[in-house]
Order: sequence, then C-alpha cells, then structure tokens
Amino acid sequence: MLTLEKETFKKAYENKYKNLHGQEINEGSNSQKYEALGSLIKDYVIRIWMNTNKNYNITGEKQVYYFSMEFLLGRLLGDVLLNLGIMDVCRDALADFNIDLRELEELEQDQGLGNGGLGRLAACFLDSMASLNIAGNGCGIRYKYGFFEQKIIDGKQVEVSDNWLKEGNVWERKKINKAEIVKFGGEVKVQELNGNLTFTHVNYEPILAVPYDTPIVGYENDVANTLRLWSAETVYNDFDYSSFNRGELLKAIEYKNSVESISQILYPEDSFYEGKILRLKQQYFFVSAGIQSIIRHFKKYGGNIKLLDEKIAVHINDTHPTLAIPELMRILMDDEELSWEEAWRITTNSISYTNHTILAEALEKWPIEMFTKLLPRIYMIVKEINRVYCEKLNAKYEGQSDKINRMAILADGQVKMANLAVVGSHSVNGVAKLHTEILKKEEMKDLYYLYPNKFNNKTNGITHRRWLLKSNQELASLLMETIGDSFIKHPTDLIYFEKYAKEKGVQEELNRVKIKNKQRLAKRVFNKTGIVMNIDSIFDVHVKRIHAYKRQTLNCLRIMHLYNQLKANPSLDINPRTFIFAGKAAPGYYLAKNVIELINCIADTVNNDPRVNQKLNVIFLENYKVSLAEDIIPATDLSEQISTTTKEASGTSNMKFMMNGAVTIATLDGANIEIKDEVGEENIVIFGMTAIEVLNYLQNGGYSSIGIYNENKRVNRVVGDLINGTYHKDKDRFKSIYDNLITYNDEFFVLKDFDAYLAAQDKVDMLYRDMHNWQKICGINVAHSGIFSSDRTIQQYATGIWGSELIYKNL
Ligand code: 26V
Repeated sequence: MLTLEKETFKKAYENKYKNLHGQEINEGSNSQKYEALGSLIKDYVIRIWMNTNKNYNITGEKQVYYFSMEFLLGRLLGDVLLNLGIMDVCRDALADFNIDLRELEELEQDQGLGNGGLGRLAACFLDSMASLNIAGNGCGIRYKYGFFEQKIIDGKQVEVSDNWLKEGNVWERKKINKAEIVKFGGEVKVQELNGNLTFTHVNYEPILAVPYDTPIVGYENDVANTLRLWSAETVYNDFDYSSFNRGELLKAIEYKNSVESISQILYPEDSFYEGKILRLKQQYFFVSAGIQSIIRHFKKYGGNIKLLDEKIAVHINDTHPTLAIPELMRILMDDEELSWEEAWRITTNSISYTNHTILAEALEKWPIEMFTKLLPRIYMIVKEINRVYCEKLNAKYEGQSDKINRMAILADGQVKMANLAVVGSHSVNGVAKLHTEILKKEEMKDLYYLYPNKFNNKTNGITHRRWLLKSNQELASLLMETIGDSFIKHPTDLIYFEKYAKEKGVQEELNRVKIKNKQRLAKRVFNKTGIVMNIDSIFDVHVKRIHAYKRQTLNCLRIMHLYNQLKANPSLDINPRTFIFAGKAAPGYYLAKNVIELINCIADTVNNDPRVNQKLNVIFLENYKVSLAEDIIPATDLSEQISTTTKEASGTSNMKFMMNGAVTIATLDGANIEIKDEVGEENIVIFGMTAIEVLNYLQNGGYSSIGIYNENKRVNRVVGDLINGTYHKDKDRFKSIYDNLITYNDEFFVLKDFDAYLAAQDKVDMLYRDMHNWQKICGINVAHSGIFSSDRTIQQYATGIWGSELIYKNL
C-alpha cells in the first residue's frame, strides 16, 4: 500500500504540473490539471508495476493470460486512486488548490473497447486478478475507435465514432521493442528433412503488432498487472518520399491504411455473427501477437518449452480468440520442433474457454475458403486437429453422420469455432448455473457427452471495488460505519449487514443514501439535458444493450398500459415512477433501433401529458457506458432483469444493482436465479415463464401470440396502440415491433409474460409503499451481494481451471 502525506502529494503535484505545462496551477484549464494528475499517479504506479514484473520473473509463478477481443475498462483514474489507497489524500490535497477531484475524473474519456457484458466482465476480472495477487495479464486489441458514441436525434439513435485517443491516454505505454510480426496470406512450403516434414510459410504479408501496456493496479497490495493491447502497423518505417513517384506514394498510403485498419474499429455487434474477413484478421492478429510474446517472454527467462503448460494458462473469452489453439500448436511444432502429440498435450492443457451466449445467431463460423487464404498454415493445423478428432468420432458414432457433422470442426464448408474451442481446451465453462446446464443438456450436448469432465460452471461476478466502493461512496460509508471494513477484502462479509438491514434507523439511512444518489443523478441529467427528474418517484431502471431477447418491449408495453390506466383514471393510487432506459443498438439491427425510437416517443407523449406526468415519466439517457452506469446504478430503486428465460447467459448488471441496494424484478434467467437463491423469494420479485416452459415451446412449438392478442384485452389494447397513432403520427412507425409480436409469433414470448409482468409490477408498487420494509429488502440484497464479487469468480477460475497459485498476501 502506498503511504502518502498530503503535503508530499501537494508538492509532487505542483512540480508535475509546472514541468508539464510551464505555468502555475491556477493559470491552467481543468484538462491540464487532469493530465498532470494522471501523469503523477502513473509515476507512482510505475514503481509498483516494475516491482511486480520483477517479482514474477524471480518467483516464476504461473502466468494467466486472459485473451479477449474486448476490455470495457471505463475510466481508470478513480479506480487507480482507490486501489492505491490514496483517494482521500488526493482529494484533500487537490481541494487545497481549489480543484475538485470529481470534476477532473469526469474529464477522462471512458476506455470503451467493448460492447457490453463480455467486455466489462473481462475488465472486472483484471481488477480481481490484480487484487488477489494472481499473475493475470490481459491480451486484446487497441482499437483506435472504441464502441460508437450514441446520440439521440429526433428520438432516433445516431452513431458517432468514438475517438477516445484524441487527447492522448496517460495510462498506456507503447512498447515498440516488444513488437511482433503477424503473417497473413501466402503459401506453405512443405519439405521433407531427415524423414520429418517441415512447413515454411512464404510470400506472406507481414504486419507489425505493436503492444501498448496498461497497468492494472490491485487493491492495496503493491501489485500492478498488465493489460497488453495490440495495434497494427506496417513493418516498414514511414514512407521514403524521395523514392516514390506519385502513384507509388498513393499506393503506399493506401497500403498503410489497409494495415492499420486491422486495429481501427471495434465491431459493434454482439449477437449477430457476420463472416467478415476483417474480423477474422483482427482475431488472428491479436492472438498470434499475444501467443508469440508469451513464448518469447517464457524463453527469455529460461523456461523449458516442454513444461510450458505448467507455467502458463491461456483463457479465451468466448470463441473470438480460439485461434490461440492452432497458433500455439504452430509455434510449438514449427518453431520449437515438438511433435504433434507433445504440442497437443501442451496446448490443450494450457487453454481454457468460456462460452457467453446460447444465441445460435452469434456462433462464429468462418467460410473455409476465406480462412485458408488468409491463414494457410493455421488452416493446415485446424484440418489435422479435425482429422484426428473425427477419427475418434467415427469410431464412436459409426454411421451417425448427422451427429458427426454437427460435432465436427470442419463441416458444411465452414470452420466451426465453438467446436474447435471445446476440442482444443481442457475446460469449458458457462457463466451461470442455468446457462451451464443449458450448454450441457442442449446447446453442446453432443460435446458434453464426449467430454463430460471438461464442462463446468463459473457464475459471473463484478468487482465490488469499482461498483460499490468507488461508485457508491455514500453506501460504502454506511456499511463501514455499521459492519466495519472487512468486506473490502472479504466481500462475503457484507452478510453482517443483514442484521442491520432489519433496524429502522439503518433503513432510514439507506433511504437517505438512495435519495442522495438520486439527487446526484438528477443533477447530472439536468445539466446534460435540461430534464428535471422527480426524486420522489420510483427510479425504475432498464439499462443494457437493446436486444429483442432482453425485452425492452415488454417494459414499453407495460408503460403503455399504465398510461392508458392513468388517462382513464388520473387519480389512480400508484407511486409516481420514472422509467429510465439506456443502451445502444447494433447499427444494423433495425428492430432494436425501432425500440429506441418507441421509448423516446412514449417519453414524449407521457411526459407532455399533464393528466399523467405527475405520476409517470419516461427518460432515455443517451450513450450508455461504464461511467454513466456508475451514476445510474447507485440511484436505482428497481432493477429490470426481464429477459426471456434461457436467453441471458448470466447478466452482470443484475449483480451491480443488488450490490447498490436496488430491488430486482426478474425472470428466472441467468444469474437472476442465483440472486433469488441468495436473497430469498421474499426479497426479489420474480415472474414469468420457467426455462422448461420456454424450452418446451422452442422444441415442440405450440405458442401462438395471436391467440393471446385475440383473447387478452389488455394485450390487445397496448399492441394496438403501437400502430394506431398514439405514439407517432406515422402509424407505421412501429410496425416492425408490431410485426415481430404478431406476424412473426413473438419469438421472445413478450405477450405470454405480459400479465405476469403486470402483476409483478403491482407487487413492487405495493412493497414500495412501506419505506422501511422496502429498505429492509434493499439492505438484505446488499448483504447477500458479496458472493457476486468477481473475487469469488476469479478464485474459482484460479483453483478450478488455471491452477494458479493463490497467495493471500495482505488478505
Ligand atoms: C458475440 C459476437 C458475435 C459476432 C459479432 C461480434 C460479437 C461480439 C461479441 C459477442 C459476444 C456476445 C456475448 C456476450 O456479451 N454475452 C454476455 O456475456 C456476459 C458475460 O458473461 C453475460 O453476463 C451476458 O448474459 C451475455 O449476454
């Protein structure tokens, strides 16, 4: 832990500021002040970082490499200050210069290199690995443009590029001396040498992969691990202008652009797979650079390549980094000259895989033709893996060609990445109990029967440092006053709060904290949008990616129903509510974009209707991102987790909300089930179809949304309102939503769950009337949230999958 006196810090800051900007602190802008602060803090971090790396090299402990296409870090300053243990000193010192730390924090651009749950999980895991003294490194892509910025114009989503690097990034370090070459295209020359075949990749296009390292600081434990993100450059230095005639120069510029395009953008889809060559390039680019750098480092410190699997673990976050399997095989065989069998043993022992979705449309499959052209040597290896594997399948399932085809890695002209990931790793995990069961019994049942021992569950988690200590400092203080601070290092100690949650005085305190957080959010919303939020209303929050299976539509229909009720009876006795939505739609996902427009049109209609707007308000907050989530979640009364049962693998915002003292309204999907099991049925509001019912409909048919539409008056009315001009003068405006529900038989059972959802919401309304009881429920949720810290999840990965040493220094 860093010990720092306020006066020392003040001097250091003043010096840093003057050196950097050549002027007095009070003459500068806030962004100059932020830059000086970031740079100073990085100086402190660098010492810890160097020591950590030195230690790892001396102890030779097992290194975990978490490979992910996405790391959704958000802002780092507050997180680093918290973990260094100097947040208070820093805040006080800056106050002496009349600087508000929070204002500086807000100047930092979010590092938004991810789409949603999968990317944020990777970020939480990095924090937990560092805080638990696990030698855990991240490996990914340094996208020049992160997840697009969402603007709402005339109620519609407009995408703007996220130029997050435009003012620089104080946290990263470019390591040009650690660059690697990644080879695309070309051919493979096969030769026989002393009875052995050798494979030489020729005529390839070399791309320079340049790493940028970011320190990941552990909580008060003198550890800083590394997140390494790769950027694509040409191998040749900048153009030699004198030697180019004009045509060549333009060609060279074009070439440079095409190389750099590899790390230019993050794909903004997270549920529809498209076989785009650029994405395949991105995948091989960072995986190849990552694996090469691991081996280079391993050998530099004298590692024996045959023992590689004892010293490293490579984890692949979804199938996106699956090429790590053939890439490791390639290096072990072609460069290290190991046999196929030895290389396979080392590879499968090293690699483990997490599945994050059962949506069939998100499964990655690459056309063989594209794959083999781009990655000829890798394709040969995949083909051989498939051949050996299919021999085994043929022996076991003789004559069952459909089954073998389903299970094969190469089939139907495609490379099936999920099958490759399962075959080439020693562990396959789902991210919540139900999800893992569905993987085993449904989605991957053939593979599960072949490799039952590989499959396991690791229920997701979130870092309580960012999502409680940092983003809800009011609640954290209340917790420390009541149960002390042991929960910081042992999050399950939050359970001691349960008894306090039953005390009236504490319930009042919880209420006071919530009101403060609501005021803070309202102030920010007002400053940004001019909208005044009603603090005395229930903040009913539905924030996540916009997707049909997450059922924002169900929430919309319920608001439309409420609007009808209130219009008919303005004195209806209900608690005032503010429905808060936020989330991005994939740019090409028409239906999801239509849902955003519907929410905004509902907002427009109800907020401007004086008959109802004292009791009902709707707001869509634009550009949902980590830092916005940190403002919204502590201010939430009701957390909407209403996905179609079986479709949400886990969910992680559900955990963040409960940890911040919100009540959850939920279907029995993903980790909601485990939340219910923790807090008890009386402390969560559950509704809707069971997994068995959903699976039964999916397998056997028999669902008719039009039947419900015809029979259920309330459904009939609100669905009709979608196309009768209530919310938009163009009656066809929401036709795609209507068609989805009626013409295409409501794939996600929105209408089926409608009545149950209304009843559940009535129950919420009833519960909220008794403030003390409501806050008791909130407090019990907080008390039981410790199990959902990613520290628990990471310990399970470490012991159950990676075999890394858990050294409980300082714990
Ligand atoms: C899939 C695809 C498909 C192809 C196009 C690009 C792309 C990018 C990302 C993904 C992965 C999406 C899967 C995902 O984010 N799953 C979420 O993972 C969370 C963490 O485990 C989990 O809590 C959510 O329930 C799950 O939806």
